[in-house]
Amino acid sequence: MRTQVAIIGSGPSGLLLGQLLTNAGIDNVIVERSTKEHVLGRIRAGVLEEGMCAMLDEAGAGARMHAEGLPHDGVNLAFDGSLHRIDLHDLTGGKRVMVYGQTELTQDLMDKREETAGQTVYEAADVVPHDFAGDKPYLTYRKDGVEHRIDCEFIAGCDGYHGAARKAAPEALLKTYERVYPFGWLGIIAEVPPVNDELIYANHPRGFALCSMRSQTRSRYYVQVPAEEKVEDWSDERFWDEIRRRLPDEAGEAMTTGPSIEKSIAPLRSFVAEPLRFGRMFLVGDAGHIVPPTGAKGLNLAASDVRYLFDALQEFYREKSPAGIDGYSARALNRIWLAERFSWWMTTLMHRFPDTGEFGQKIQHAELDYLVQSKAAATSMAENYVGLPY
Ligand code: RFL
Ligand code: PHB
Repeated sequence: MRTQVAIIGSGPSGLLLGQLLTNAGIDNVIVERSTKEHVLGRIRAGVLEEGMCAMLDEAGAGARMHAEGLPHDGVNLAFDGSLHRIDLHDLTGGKRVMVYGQTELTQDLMDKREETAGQTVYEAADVVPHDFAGDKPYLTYRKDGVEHRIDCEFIAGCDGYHGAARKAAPEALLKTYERVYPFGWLGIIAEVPPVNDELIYANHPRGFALCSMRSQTRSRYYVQVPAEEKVEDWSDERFWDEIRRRLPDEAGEAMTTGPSIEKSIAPLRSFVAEPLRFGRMFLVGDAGHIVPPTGAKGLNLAASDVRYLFDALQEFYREKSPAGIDGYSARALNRIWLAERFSWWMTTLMHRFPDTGEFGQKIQHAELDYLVQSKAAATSMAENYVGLPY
């Protein structure tokens, strides 16, 4: 098989890049390790920046997001028993975020790909990128016991943190930066109305809690737990008791509880690989970087990577210019490090750390006070939360 751009991974990065390329008449094939159902079964992001929404529109897959997504003009911080609203809309001159699940967005992009006859190979095992240092790269993979090869002009590694693309990068050229946090997030989804119209990020002596949502009738809630915690030890009842205790009384008492339909623990990590380009292979999205979910930036960063790479590939094919491709890594990394900083900052602000002691807690408290007292501090948070410009 031959194509112009071989894409590894059919998560949001791969699907979005694939659709923009297809719309621009650039041939591409997506090769995905799992089944379609498995990809759609992963419950992840929920908060989209305007830049991400605009790209879904550009891909031609934004209609359902506009119809069913929930635009939010503000977000709440909870500490010391009260809620403090950060008015994202006023502080940023009219920007907002969109609450719309990654599962839905992935489904919309898959539907669009099917409609435009884009090719995706699911259940492709042992995907390996080859010869990307030269100008005739190719991918190999196995499906149903048969070896396959895709010759291409570029390889886009959109295959997440555990993917094959970063693993294939020459060790001598790759530098990684990492911080692992000593806790995880235990998350549930339940068919109950959300406790608040907007999100609540809570700093509490028992640990962080987050109240998010997927719709007016479906809630997405998280609590900070120790890194070694087991999900089996958390009955629904224990979860509801714990999250209620971490919220201001008013919110805890108003919370509707019900059986969970999903429950899992996600570790928290900051990670960046540099560079994001190795000859004719690029790293995009989680393949190149991870943020802790506290600032809701992971999926949104994947979208800005796709923006830069799509523009670069278009420039290459339309204008025969390699300038965009040469600049991809530096351009993407600039925005990535800004989002890494914000996600690390918000994680540090909101969680209980086992080893920072009372001094650390006093500083955290002073920072929260500063955020609600100072318009400058709140504006800084708001402009990062809604997303820095591309
Ligand atoms: P994905 O989604 O991991 O997709 C990668 C795809 O590649 C496939 N794959 C392979 N295919 C072929 N060969 C291989 N060797 C392969 N290895 C892997 C995988 O099967 C998969 O289909 O990466 P992508 O596309 O870069 O997208 C990144 C986002 O998924 C991620 O950044 C976000 O989910 C992060 N995130 C959030 N981001 C936000 O912007 N806002 C949020 O509110 C938000 N909340 C979250 C989050 C992530 C979470 N978890 C569980 C990590 C909340 C949570 C709890
Ligand atoms: C979510 O709804 O899953 C969500 C929302 C905000 C975050 C992280 C996750 O910061």
